[in-house]
Amino acid sequence: MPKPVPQPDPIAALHIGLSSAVAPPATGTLARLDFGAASGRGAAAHSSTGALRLRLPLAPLLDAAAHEVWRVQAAVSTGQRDAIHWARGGGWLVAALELDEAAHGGIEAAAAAAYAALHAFQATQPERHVLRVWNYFADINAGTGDVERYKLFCAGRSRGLGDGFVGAYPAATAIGHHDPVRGLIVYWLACVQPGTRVENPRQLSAWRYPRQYGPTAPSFARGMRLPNGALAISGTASIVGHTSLHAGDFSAQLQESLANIEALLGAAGMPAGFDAHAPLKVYLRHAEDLPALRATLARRLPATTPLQIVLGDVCRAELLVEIDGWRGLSGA
Ligand code: 3EB
Repeated sequence: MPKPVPQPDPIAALHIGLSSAVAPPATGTLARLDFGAASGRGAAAHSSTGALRLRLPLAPLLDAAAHEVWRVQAAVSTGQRDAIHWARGGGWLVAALELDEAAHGGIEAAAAAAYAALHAFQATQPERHVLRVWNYFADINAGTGDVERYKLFCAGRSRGLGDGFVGAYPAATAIGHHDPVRGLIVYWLACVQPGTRVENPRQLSAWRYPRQYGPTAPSFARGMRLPNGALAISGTASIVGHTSLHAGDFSAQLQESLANIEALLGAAGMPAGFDAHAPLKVYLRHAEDLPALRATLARRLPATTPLQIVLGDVCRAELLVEIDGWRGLSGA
């Protein structure tokens, strides 16, 4: 008897787009992500409307009504386990948790608790491969030296993960919000099939950053090729090697960030450029850089590329802009 060839679990098409419509979520909606100014109420994750709903406390600078819609061509189910809200369908899982820092004794302990919860939850799910993670928390640049809050977050994340992700870091983003509630919001995409990590030839892998950037190097990959062939692009800023470039020069930082994304696309074997199915999100430290940002992006991106611009702090104080997003998702 020939051995049966193991077949990968099937996955449905995944679409991620921007919408300003007020309509309730259509069938197949996995998640809806709204961006809004800090409310003092923290973020909200709930999964009671047939899709995961997230309210993320980063002020939108283009269109306040624009929200992200993640859809699969499959039936979706939702649920909650402790602090984690999730939605799954078609081999994909999106999940979120928000922890109040004060209840956990600060950002390092909150990050450790969040990642321990993520790791424990994921270990029991059929979608066990974590491909992409976003982290938003308050005052990311507060504190100096090794106790800068971003560095404390990195230490807590690493500790909470334990042996999770070892050698298989997901793509990620870490951005500072301005919500006085000081919630740590972590949300992620997982799948029944593994992805393939992609590193950037212009940048040192973050987990190899030298000691000067903190006692615990950040646990993320520059990009992740999803099992459907799409590329998840991690938060990308004006860092070459491990060095921040163009301090104080917004336009030069933006050009460097775009050059980094182009290099990542090349390393992933993706065609250059963007299209209507490759949403990008820009995190701006200062709203006054919006005109310069829009002028440059109008030259560099097709007009059809879904673009979200939000106010957010990059994890190094000298960096003014960061971009994350997708390449190669299929059309709706
Ligand atoms: C950098 O390249 C900029 O800690 O999860 C980008 C993406 C950054 C993810 C993270 C941090 C993270 O080092 C910062």
